[in-house]
Amino acid sequence: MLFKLRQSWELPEAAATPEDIYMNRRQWLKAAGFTGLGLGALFAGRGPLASSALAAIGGYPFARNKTYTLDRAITDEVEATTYNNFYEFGSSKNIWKKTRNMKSDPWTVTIDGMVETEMTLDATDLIDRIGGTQERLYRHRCVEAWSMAIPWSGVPLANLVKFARPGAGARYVRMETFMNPVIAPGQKQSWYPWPYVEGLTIDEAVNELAFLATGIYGKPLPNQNGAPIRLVTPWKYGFKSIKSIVRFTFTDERPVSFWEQLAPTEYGFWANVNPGIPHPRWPQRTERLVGTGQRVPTQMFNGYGEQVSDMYAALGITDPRELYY
Ligand SMILES: Nc1nc2c(c(=O)[nH]1)N[C@H]1C(S)=C(S)[C@@H](COP(=O)(O)O)O[C@H]1N2
Ligand SMILES: [Mo]
Repeated sequence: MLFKLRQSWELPEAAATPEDIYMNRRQWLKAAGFTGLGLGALFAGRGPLASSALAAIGGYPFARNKTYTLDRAITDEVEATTYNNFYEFGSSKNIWKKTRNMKSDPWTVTIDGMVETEMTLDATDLIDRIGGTQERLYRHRCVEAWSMAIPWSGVPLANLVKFARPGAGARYVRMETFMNPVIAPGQKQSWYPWPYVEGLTIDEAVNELAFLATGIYGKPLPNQNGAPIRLVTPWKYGFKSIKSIVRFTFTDERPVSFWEQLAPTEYGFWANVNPGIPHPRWPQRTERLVGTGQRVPTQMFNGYGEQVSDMYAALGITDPRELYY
């Protein structure tokens, strides 16, 4: 008799863990606790965590920057704050309740690597010093083929790059999420490569669209959306927009992201929204507008080609596959 092993990409949508990948044998062994101490034990209790986000940043709501307009209605606030991906708190979409113990004020951020002066400062202080607070309406497209339209409050990431003064040799900025498995029990799942890491080229980081969000719907970010500061790169898939950042490292080495470490054939460095390149489990031609019951066609660069395509042309990147992976 022939038995056919089902591959992860053959799983029906309901059976596959959202955004998740098919674990290899070593990862399963680790998950089942067969390979010694979990990293969770090692890191237990580490990490800066405290509650109300950025209390000291005044002025919410920030003035809206009218350059960025939407072609669709803003997503209902309850949907955007109760349907989340934040694997530190579990792999389901309704982790918002589990983020209550997270303390996002005070919050320590480190800027290090190839910079003029390495520094560690409070998130509130950092945002005050880099300046440029404003509100922007952006589309948000998850690789799982759902999307939202969000009013973010925050500052351009370019302002942080300017503030950090990277040396001429720096080519990338690597960002890292907090590590504290006591507060974020998902981090006890030691087969994941915690902490969550993401990266951008410096060109991408200073692109006008790259944004550091401190708020949403005119208020400080709730924990589940990545308090007190998270990245927003609307032309890329949602997994690039790393939440609850504690470290920005300027480097000449291309960072390997959390998802890329797990499944390099599924999640690449560039991860630019590209309807022509299907993910193994999610075709990317269309997207579901969360909270509306509608599906709409997905656009190249999530509709932000005007702001980013010249940047990739200048890098000599024209192969659409490279733009995805
Ligand atoms: N630290 C961290 N950042 C993260 C994630 C995560 O699991 N951990 N998920 C990513 C994914 S897959 C998406 S789609 C967005 C979701 O952001 P939202 O919950 O604010 O919509 O956050 C991204 N940033
Ligand atoms: Mo996502």
